[in-house]
Amino acid sequence: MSPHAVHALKSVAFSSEDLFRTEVFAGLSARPRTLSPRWFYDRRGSELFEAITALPEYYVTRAEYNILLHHAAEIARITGIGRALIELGSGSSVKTPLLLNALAPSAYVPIDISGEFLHQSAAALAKRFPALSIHPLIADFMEPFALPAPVRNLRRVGYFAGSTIGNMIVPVAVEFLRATARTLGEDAFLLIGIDRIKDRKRLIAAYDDAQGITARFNLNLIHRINRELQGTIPVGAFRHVARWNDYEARIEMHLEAVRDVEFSVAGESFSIAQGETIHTENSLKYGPREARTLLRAGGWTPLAEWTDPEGLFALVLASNSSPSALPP
Ligand code: AVJ
Repeated sequence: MSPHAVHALKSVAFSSEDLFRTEVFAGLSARPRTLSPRWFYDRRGSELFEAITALPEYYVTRAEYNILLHHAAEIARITGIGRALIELGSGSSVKTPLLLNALAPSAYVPIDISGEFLHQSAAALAKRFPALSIHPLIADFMEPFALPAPVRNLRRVGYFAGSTIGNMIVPVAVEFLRATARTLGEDAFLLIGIDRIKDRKRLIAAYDDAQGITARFNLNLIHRINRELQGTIPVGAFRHVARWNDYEARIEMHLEAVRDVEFSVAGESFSIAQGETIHTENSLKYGPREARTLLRAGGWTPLAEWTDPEGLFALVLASNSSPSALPP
């Protein structure tokens, strides 16, 4: 096989139907009821998320794209070129070409939990960058994983786009950052998108758009349970809710029962009262200093950061070299 082909998809055992069922049972039985946002991303959910990134209200992806458009060369001046680029949660990788052009990586490892989607976007990138060695990895980056052999001897730049770190409550984010510092190895860089605290109207609109795409994205979780776990949940009994929790500095997405409802999932019965919610996502927002403190707590030293002109969103470049080895 040509060294520059898209290499066979590597799969890490993680999202078995068993795990999904176990988590759905536990989440629907808990109070408050919860489901992890990682389950949003089946094929349909990944497509709906792509549609979200194009919404007028969802500034995140556009802001990040524009930051990369204007500053990718500057980022490359700090990291140097020819490293391995490891993208955590690559999705459709629309912003990646800007980084690939600037960083000229000697290998690219896109990591995602949606295998089909990952394969498609890797194939599209392979067409656009025929000389690039691409090693897609199906994995849940929240679990420990090994990098593919061909990148083991390369220094790395991690890219964690789109403020996915916002899905993690602070102790989980810190643990994730520490694990990522270990996985990326010595003298690595991390380029991380972090969404900023801003006007609550703007925040809520971004998670409850006029076209109802985010609502469909949230409700797709119910469709997925019905499809994959023989669920009988009446989708019409739930509505999408996006709230700003100011004390926790986070957008919360919930599925709220609009009436008393009873259903079964994989043979197990559940009943949910009108007004009760299933908490499906947190999206934490950070002020500039809070973001840097989070990175330091996670074993990373912030080196530089860039925002869009409105200051809605930030890309932060950090290093895991020991802080004493870096200029003050
Ligand atoms: C993929 C986690 C960055 O929190 O903004 C978008 C997911 N949820 N709209 C975010 C999401 C609803 C998104 N992240």
